[in-house]
Amino acid sequence: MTTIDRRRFLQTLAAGSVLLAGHKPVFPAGVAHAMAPAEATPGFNPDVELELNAAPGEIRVLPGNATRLWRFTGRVLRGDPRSLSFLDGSGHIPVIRARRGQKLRIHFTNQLPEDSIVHWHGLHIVQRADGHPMYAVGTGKKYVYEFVVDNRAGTHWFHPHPHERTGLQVYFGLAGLFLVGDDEEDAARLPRDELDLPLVIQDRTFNAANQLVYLAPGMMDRMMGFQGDRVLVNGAAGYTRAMERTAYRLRVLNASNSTLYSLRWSNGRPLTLIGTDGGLLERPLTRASLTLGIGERADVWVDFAGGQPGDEVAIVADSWSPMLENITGLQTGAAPVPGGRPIARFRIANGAARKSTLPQRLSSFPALRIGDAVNRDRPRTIQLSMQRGQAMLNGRTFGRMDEVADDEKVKLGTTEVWEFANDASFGMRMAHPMHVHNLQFRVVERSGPGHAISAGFTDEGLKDVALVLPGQRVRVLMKFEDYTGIYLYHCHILEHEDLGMMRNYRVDPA
Ligand SMILES: [Cu+2]
Repeated sequence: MTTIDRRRFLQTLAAGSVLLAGHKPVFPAGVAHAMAPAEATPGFNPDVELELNAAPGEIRVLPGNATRLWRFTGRVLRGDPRSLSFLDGSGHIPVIRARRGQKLRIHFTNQLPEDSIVHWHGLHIVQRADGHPMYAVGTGKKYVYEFVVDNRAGTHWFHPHPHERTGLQVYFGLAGLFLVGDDEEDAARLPRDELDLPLVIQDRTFNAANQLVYLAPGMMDRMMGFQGDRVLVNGAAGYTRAMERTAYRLRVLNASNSTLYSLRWSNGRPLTLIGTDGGLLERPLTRASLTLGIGERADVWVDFAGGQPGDEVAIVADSWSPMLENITGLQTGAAPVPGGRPIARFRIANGAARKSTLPQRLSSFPALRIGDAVNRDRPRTIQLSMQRGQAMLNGRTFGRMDEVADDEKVKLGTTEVWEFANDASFGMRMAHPMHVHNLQFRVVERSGPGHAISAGFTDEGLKDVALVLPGQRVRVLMKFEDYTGIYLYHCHILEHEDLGMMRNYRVDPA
């Protein structure tokens, strides 16, 4: 099916009608809700305490009518007032900043007309704070998160994770950044404060009244994943920013539902990559282009000191569907535009250039060693497949909230190799960005056919998403540490996740 055909399938679905449509409750009453801690624990003394609400709202994105959406609001109740802010340009994308070792308490209130819960993507975290769908709370209900920030410095993020509704809730506006800092990152003396700039990439389709359009009824959009016809950065269409003549750290997150991006600089310079999902690399790398699957992050260092006031440099993106069709031209319904379109423009401001140096040593982190894996020679293989309207992992979809198969149980303290195998020769051949909750892994092997976007892969450093192309097998090495309990692994194409391409794994005591 061509891109143009697919556009005809898109049905206008204003946010208002989503609010009114209602849906069957996903959770039997008394199962999920009974587990929700609605109160703070006495004796847990947080360094930072936040209020975070998910609620309907309105934002002006395009000229004319405001766009109805769902948004996070919130405030800092205790601790550093910079712990919670909202991205420039959007007004609705929150940024939580925390330090490694801090204790956080977050009072989440669900003011949506349906169940929700927030997952902290990338964080190594106790089960009850991970935002598993079993903890979803109903309208007007509260969930109190209490946890210690246990990750090294890195660019993480958060979004709702209720079963079967994640795609819709993220699409209608609910996603934010969770930036962790630590002493090691400080020592690298990277650009900070206003020179540390997040760029959240999301694609959306708007109708003539500027309201968001999501899935058409039926299975096709769910199977193919939803791709919007405009690429927004930090919630803005046509993102443009004045930049000082100095170095910046750009924290790029692909928070789209199903679109992959290949990014490059408009001036043909290579991109300088300093970090991936799980934090800083050991040393900087350069790439002609960077590929970001859904949920992946790239920390990019760039120096504008050599630019002249008034010069403009852009990040240019090629967009790809999970079928690996180039959909860069979707916006106009025209043919794809190989070479991409600018999605973020940076204009060099007046003022003197300030010299900066990129450290050649950025960080060090504990090496996960393949020799430590208990299953080095027999990896746990997870077959990814799409067939007969189902998106599956090893032929299974998400079942009961606490269902764990025998081959999904691991032991605390062990290191394992998991192999995501996207080698089904039948059904739909699609790329699947595979995400594992609660840990950061190493990509240790990638085999099978490549693609134009392969050159921009970011398999380096610590990762929590591995993009697995059709026909590829990707082996990841991970250690199950500190916390026992039930966590998820799933495809981060949000429509696939909602279709059930998601499973629990359980960390059992050693
Ligand atoms: Cu998928």
